[in-house]
Amino acid sequence: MHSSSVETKLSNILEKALSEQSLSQKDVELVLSVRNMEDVFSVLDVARELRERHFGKEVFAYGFVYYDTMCRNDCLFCYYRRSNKKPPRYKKDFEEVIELSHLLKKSGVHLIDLTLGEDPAIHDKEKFEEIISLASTIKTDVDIPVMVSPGVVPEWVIKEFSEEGIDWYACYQETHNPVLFSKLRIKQDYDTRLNVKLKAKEYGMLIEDGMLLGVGESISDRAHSILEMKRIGVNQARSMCFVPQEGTPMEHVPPPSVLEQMLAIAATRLVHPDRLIPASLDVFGVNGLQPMLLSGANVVTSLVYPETGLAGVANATLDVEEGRRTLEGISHYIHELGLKIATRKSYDRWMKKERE
Ligand code: SAM
Ligand code: MD0
Ligand code: SF4
Repeated sequence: MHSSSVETKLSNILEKALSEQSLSQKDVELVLSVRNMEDVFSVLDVARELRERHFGKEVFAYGFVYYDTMCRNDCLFCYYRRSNKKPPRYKKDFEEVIELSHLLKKSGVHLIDLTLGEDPAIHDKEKFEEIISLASTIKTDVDIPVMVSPGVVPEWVIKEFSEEGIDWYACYQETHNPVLFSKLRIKQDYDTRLNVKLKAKEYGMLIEDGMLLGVGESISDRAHSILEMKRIGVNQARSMCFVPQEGTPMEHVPPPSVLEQMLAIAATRLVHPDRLIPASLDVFGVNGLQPMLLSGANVVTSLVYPETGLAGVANATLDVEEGRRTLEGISHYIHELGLKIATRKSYDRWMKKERE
């Protein structure tokens, strides 16, 4: 195709996105494939305009609590896969997590993301009581919105989370290509993982799904993921560059570029104009924040406070002990772009509206 006809096509797609019409698979593929700088900038401009239309200058921020790093699974890309001997394996005390949650709330984050590996002591034995009660204590006693990221859990656990008022259930397919899924999430079932999210939605929880970039997917897979997340009606849609992990089979797989991350976020914004889109500090550290915000992201995730002994996921330690992955540490990067950190009230208002 002639470059001028690509441009006409692109501008038609961007027009459609601006008027919030649905984009086709081919449209999203084209957006993800632009490489010429002018085209890239026009995509990012539209992504930011849509974000501004729905969220103004406000950015939300999530505190990350990796509560338990034990895992029964062997996901190819993950540092914490069962067979990796390298990562720190720990499970935090209940009291410590509560104390930390108070600290995070005081620091001004809008939500606490309580995350765990599929710890066999919890998952195989169906001993979910502690995590339910932990999430519920953070929600009611600490009094802050809670996201749980516990992996695949049985329906009764979802039901209890929802009855305890837990706001979010996060669980990422990584890819919406079932064949690739089964290569990455070895011995796990695509539909089971998807259906837990749908259950959580049925029970009234907000849901997050996500795709990984650079794990063997094609551009068409990426576009399909963005549209699948739309189809299932996620409230938060993530794309995250794969970060190679020592001691795993994908240790030497080269990770995608910042540009690919930016375009994935921007394309996600075009398809999900009024949803939350994370800019994770877990990929490129604080230096990756501005490119992601320039691409239409509106939630900073994976804030980890120093001296807490807590790990990140993809970048377990990057910028943590320097205190850069804190709200104070990132606020400068946000203000520099003319954006501001939202108030708790504003986040609560968004969640309330989203549930209606
Ligand atoms: N164990 C739970 C699960 O798998 O759903 C929750 C925690 S898991 C570590 C959270 C997410 O981190 C994964 O779904 C994946 O998207 C992301 N992640 C894991 N390893 C990664 C890597 N090497 N690079 C980028 N993201 C990664
Ligand atoms: C993040 N490391 O926000 C976290 C994690 C789990 N809900 C989120 C992938 O990047
Ligand atoms: Fe375990 Fe989650 Fe890592 Fe998979 S992604 S190995 S389920 S911690």
